[in-house]
Amino acid sequence: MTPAEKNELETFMNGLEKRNPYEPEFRQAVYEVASSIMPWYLQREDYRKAQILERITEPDRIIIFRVTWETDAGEIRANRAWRVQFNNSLGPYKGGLRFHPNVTQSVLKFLGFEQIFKNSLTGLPMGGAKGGSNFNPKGKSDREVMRFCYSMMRELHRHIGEDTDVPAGDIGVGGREISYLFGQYMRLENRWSGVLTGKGQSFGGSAVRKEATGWGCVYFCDDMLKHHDIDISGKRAAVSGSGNVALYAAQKLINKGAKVVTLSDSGGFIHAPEGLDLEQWEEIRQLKEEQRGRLSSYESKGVTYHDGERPWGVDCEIAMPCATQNELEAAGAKELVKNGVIAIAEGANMPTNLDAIEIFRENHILHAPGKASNAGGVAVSGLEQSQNAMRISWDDEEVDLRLRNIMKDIHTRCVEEGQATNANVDYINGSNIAGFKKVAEAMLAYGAV
Ligand code: NDP
Ligand code: 2IT
Repeated sequence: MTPAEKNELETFMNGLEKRNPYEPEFRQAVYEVASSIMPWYLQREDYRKAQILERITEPDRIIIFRVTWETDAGEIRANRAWRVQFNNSLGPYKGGLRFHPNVTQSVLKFLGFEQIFKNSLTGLPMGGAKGGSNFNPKGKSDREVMRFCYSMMRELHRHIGEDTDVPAGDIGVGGREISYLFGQYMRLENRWSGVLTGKGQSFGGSAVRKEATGWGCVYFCDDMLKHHDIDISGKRAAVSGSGNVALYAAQKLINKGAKVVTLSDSGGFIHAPEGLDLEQWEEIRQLKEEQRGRLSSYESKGVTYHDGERPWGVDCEIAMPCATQNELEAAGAKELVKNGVIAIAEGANMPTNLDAIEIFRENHILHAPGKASNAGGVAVSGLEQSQNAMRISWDDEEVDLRLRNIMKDIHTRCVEEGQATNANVDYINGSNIAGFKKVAEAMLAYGAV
């Protein structure tokens, strides 16, 4: 960046900081995008005149509400919930709901902001949104989760709709929660519509939605490696998380002949230096998906558990962070580089902090940002919306093929826009410019709305 470009970036960020003083995650996500597109953005007189960057960083609206519910013991609890409707230039608002005790407005604004560009990259007609609550589903009974979801929908239902805003899952929100939310929506509105995605397949859910984010991430990683003449087969992959995204990323990696050497949860990580086999994967899937258990209780030949640690210190060629934001910081990035990592493919949203991004860039590591590599989940959500609107359902093969093609197209657009640095594509710049451009063009066309 030239000194003049740096100056523009600093002025913009100072303004953003003044307007959003207590929102570090949101500011981080905006900085990552703004610093990456600034030299290109400043050439676009039309964008600057229309204040596209200033407008795109201000959500259309944020709905904040209280969710009161009752525990099994009859005690009253109150949580806070939000829906951040960020930008609907390209289609109805679309994005997940997160239930986790560390959810704040800042976290949901960063996620909603990222979602705008991710959804744009999929090529499907979806705007950007995110929502959720600081409710902690861990340790709660099914009935407690049900009561919470019912109560949340009592307010949320009036703000969403198949042509307005279509929520889905994210951390702490899977098939069980979507079903409770959807059931309550129907009771309140007396109509069936594709107002949520991630539904059960027998009541309007899409084939492959559960697998889509993890599989899509591996498809993208494979395309990125192939583009640089590298074969994914035989490579060791350190995966973090053991939830929806991590599990199906691991499954697809194993199917492609890669070795999944780690998985993790917030308690620690498991290490399998020779790679997990599909039998072990299935045991872990049952432990996490069905028993809602902890990795610390998993025992198997060739697998060790490391309490309280993250997986980034192990030998691997691929790192796939699939747990949460800022889980990969400078220390982890240095370890990975020292141990010979060649590619990072983000399954989670903003898992890599700004220092770690810089370390990967300096060392010419291939780095696929979440808004490109984890777009498969929302892409299949978009396909679920289309199937619901048409009252049809496609089979596994059809949806998987569409998913594969969407991930390939995203890769192609990242390559087209990512200025080549040292023979490697800069996927961060590429995804930001490609995602931003489409939204900006629509905003320009609409005038000053
Ligand atoms: P899940 O709730 O299914 O799993 C989350 C996993 O991450 C769990 O293993 C959890 O461990 C771990 N985790 C969560 N918070 C923390 C934390 N603060 N520190 C350490 N580990 C943590 O969520 P998903 O798999 O759906 O989501 C994972 C990531 O992928 C998120 O960043 C999400 O935004 C992103 N994503 C999800 C999509 C989807 O379709 N579901 C689509 C695109 C992106 P524990 O159980 O111990 O909390
Ligand atoms: O971060 C994400 O893209 C998601 N949690 C999925 C959103 C969706 O609408 O499927």
